[in-house]
Amino acid sequence: MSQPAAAATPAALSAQTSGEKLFQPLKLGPYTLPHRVVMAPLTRSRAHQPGNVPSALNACYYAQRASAALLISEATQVSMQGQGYAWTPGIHSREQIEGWRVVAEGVHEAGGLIFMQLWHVGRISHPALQPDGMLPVAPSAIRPAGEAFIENARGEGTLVPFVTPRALHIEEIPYIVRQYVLGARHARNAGVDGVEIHAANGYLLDQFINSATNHRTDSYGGSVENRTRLLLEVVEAVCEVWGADRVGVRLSPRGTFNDIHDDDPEVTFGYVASQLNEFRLAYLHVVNPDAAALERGEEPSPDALRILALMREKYHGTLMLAGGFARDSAEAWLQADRADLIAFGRKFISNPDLPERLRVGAPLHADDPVTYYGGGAKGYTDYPTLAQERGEQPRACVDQRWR
Ligand code: 8OZ
Repeated sequence: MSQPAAAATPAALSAQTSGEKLFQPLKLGPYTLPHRVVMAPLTRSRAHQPGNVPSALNACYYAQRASAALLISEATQVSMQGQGYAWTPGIHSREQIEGWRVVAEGVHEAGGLIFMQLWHVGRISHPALQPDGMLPVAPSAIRPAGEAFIENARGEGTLVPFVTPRALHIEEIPYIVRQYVLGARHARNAGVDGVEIHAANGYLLDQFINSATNHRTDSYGGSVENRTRLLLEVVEAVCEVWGADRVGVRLSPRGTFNDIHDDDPEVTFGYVASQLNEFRLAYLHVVNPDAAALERGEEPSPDALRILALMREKYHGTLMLAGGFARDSAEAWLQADRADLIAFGRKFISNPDLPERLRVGAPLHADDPVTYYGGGAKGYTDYPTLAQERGEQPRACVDQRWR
């Protein structure tokens, strides 16, 4: 863990005097962020094989983006059971811990901060990705609509229909919590600066929270309190490892990705947000359910706005929002006090120096969906910074360890 000196740069000073919020510093747990532009977690499926091990290439990618106020790592499985996509990195083997250490060191050398996103996909997996070809696990044996991304016999990525998962026995729940605890400890050993618990986007913790995916009749299903129990147990256990001020939680209220649905999302997620207050976390990270509207330059739907306002009202700590933001909408939402931090995803894929580009109003490079998942440096570490476009040598990846 490290804390780069808070930057009292001329840019930060002028942001303060011009009343701009995006470039004002913010205290986050023990850290001082120099501005409000966070890099969102982004699955890129480029871990080294075999073993899903972060590599020098991944270290280069993150180090290039170290000017983010905070980097949130791609979702990282806490166990083999927690994996749901080909080539995503884990944090359960010795090699993976060593790989993440190289990433953390690269980010720190470049002056950045990185939290690791801890992930268990639950039913969003396939026997081809599970140990011994076993069935994925879930709160209930309900098959998601859609397809899993696995590696085929030729070593290529391919989509196959999801299977019906196996419902977890109540006796297995402590083992699930344990997977997160081990992941959290391993992340500490790897030297990252904190962790984010992935409780969004239809993965295991979200499958417990949402009514459509949780038909359990024991103390982990039924009432909102019961459906939220696993999340709160995981949060409590991870906070014991890290201290709550280095732990964030990501939620996607009203989300529909990965065939998720809740019958009464305002009650469910209002309760989750109010319960999370008790921990005094580093932050709560919420996915905007109507990113598409914001991306078109429109206001999100009334339902989306209502649930985001509810999260702001019920959660009293630092709130980060992600999903469809551009410079002007990010600034406007901060000014309207709808959030404290804004996370950018796809814009960071193609603009490693996104904070600088937003600050000076420079044009942004478009990202290329063809190179989102899998592959190597192309579409990953080959997007230029403004400095490179002026003819300067790249700073972040000159170290041969990263090649
Ligand atoms: C897109 C593709 C693969 C994974 C998420 C981890 O939704 C993901 C993810 C997104 O949080």
